[in-house]
Amino acid sequence: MLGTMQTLPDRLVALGWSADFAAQVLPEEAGLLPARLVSLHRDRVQALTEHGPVELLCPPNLSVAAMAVGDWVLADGPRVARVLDRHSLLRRRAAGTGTETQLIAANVDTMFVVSSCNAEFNEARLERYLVLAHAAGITPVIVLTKADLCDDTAPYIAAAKDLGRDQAVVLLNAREVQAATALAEWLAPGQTVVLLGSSGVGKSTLANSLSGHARETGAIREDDAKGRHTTTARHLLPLPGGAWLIDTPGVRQLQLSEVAEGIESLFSDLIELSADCRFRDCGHDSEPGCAVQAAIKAGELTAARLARWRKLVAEEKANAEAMAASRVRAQGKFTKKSASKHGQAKR
Ligand SMILES: Nc1nc2c(ncn2[C@@H]2O[C@H](COP(=O)(O)OP(=O)(O)OP(=O)(O)O)[C@@H](O)[C@H]2O)c(=O)[nH]1
Ligand SMILES: [Mg+2]
Repeated sequence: MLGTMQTLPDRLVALGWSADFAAQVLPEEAGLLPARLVSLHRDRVQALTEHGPVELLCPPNLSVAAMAVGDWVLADGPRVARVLDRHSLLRRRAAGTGTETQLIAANVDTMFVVSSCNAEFNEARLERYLVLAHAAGITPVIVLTKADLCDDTAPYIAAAKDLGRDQAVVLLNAREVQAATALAEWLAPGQTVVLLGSSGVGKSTLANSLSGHARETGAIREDDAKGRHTTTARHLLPLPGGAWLIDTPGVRQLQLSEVAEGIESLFSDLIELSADCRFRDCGHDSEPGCAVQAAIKAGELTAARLARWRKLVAEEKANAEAMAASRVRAQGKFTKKSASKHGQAKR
């Protein structure tokens, strides 16, 4: 029924439901209840349906790790039946593992990349988030916090704007409720925004100002402006204006995985310049007729940006190779297993 309905239920639309999700519901699934995931636990999830909050169990064939905050699922009574295809998915390489990925959030429209106007501000760190947003096809907005503690914010704004074409940058004091006005453009009803950035930059402080509720925030260390990792889990929070906000725990360094397209998109200026180099395989070092080096000489591009691009490209290449090798290993194990099973059956 849901899939064929002309109009979408208002209460579902308010949760972020759209025609793309409705179209995925099969006729035989008409009795199932669409639910949006608010938080994940070991073997269960908290979700919102058009009738209110529910807690759902995961069936044995569906791991919680395969779901993300913001996901739309179909609930069959007290259980998750299946996860609907996402319109966007943010994931990173899990800490301490070579190739495993961890889902950060699903069905997000905008990423607020939060950084403070102090020692924490770092172009290479911000670019990792921007690459992730570009790879997922969502809009990144750089939110510069702690404007009230900084004497000269102009260099931070200029550096942030230079990170991408038409890069949106908003400067604010995350402790003030006026932060909502500065970010209103991305907080329309039914929109979903994720807050990402290092620990201590003010993500939860901003979440509190936007939502009007006080949740956990933490002090930062004076010497290096780093946070103490106050937020420990991801949550989908309702905002008074009708948007949805996902606060996340700060990470030391965002580990990227399968983001080649995101790198190409963020550094499209460099890729376009490369097309004008005399040699197709120009290394942009000392080759004659290098358009990239010419742009650096002309002051249109910094050598630092070129170096950061190269580093990301090299990292992505190494990751892709590691992923491919791990797939081959997994395939080998699978073949061995099925061969031995087959052998046993024959005996
Ligand atoms: N003056 C000022 N203080 C801020 C601002 N934003 C955050 N703070 C303070 O910075 C500290 C850290 O803020 P949090 O909101 O906990 O940082 P977080 O990004 O959520 O950190 P994690 O949860 O560890 O990832 C708190 O003491 C906040 O009050 C701001 O814009 N101005
Ligand atoms: Mg926090």
